[in-house]
Amino acid sequence: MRSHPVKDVAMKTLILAATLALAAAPALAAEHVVRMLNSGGNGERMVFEPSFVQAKSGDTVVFQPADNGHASASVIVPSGADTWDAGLNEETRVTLTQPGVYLFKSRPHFALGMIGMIVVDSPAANRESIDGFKPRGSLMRARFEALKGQL
Ligand SMILES: [Cu+2]
Repeated sequence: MRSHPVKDVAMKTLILAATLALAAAPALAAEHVVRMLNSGGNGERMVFEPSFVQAKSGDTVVFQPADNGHASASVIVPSGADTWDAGLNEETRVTLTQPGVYLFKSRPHFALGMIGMIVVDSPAANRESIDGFKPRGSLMRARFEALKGQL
């Protein structure tokens, strides 16, 4: 069978276009569940589990009130990112649109050091605002330093 040069080129172009389209398709955004607990797996009181999340742009973090009495709120977010301030016992979904570090707290237990951290892509965008955060009290300081150590 004689091949038809114009059709061959058209077919090759179509295959190339389809391959490129597949390669360019964004990976499915992930969902990260963070539970709000009175007592964590390590025996610590008033914790987010996990307290450190590595995410990608477009991912969503879901704060689940596994125990009563917690309320998730942002403390530091990268510039251009939405802040959040959830009600007590409210499940909250936060879609992460901006790269950088997000520091969050449970509003009623901030003083007890109930904090957590999300890194979207890389911490570079606002690393200095995290370094400038001044934790209050020994509990918050210990947890903050442990979170920062994971950056
Ligand atoms: Cu709490």
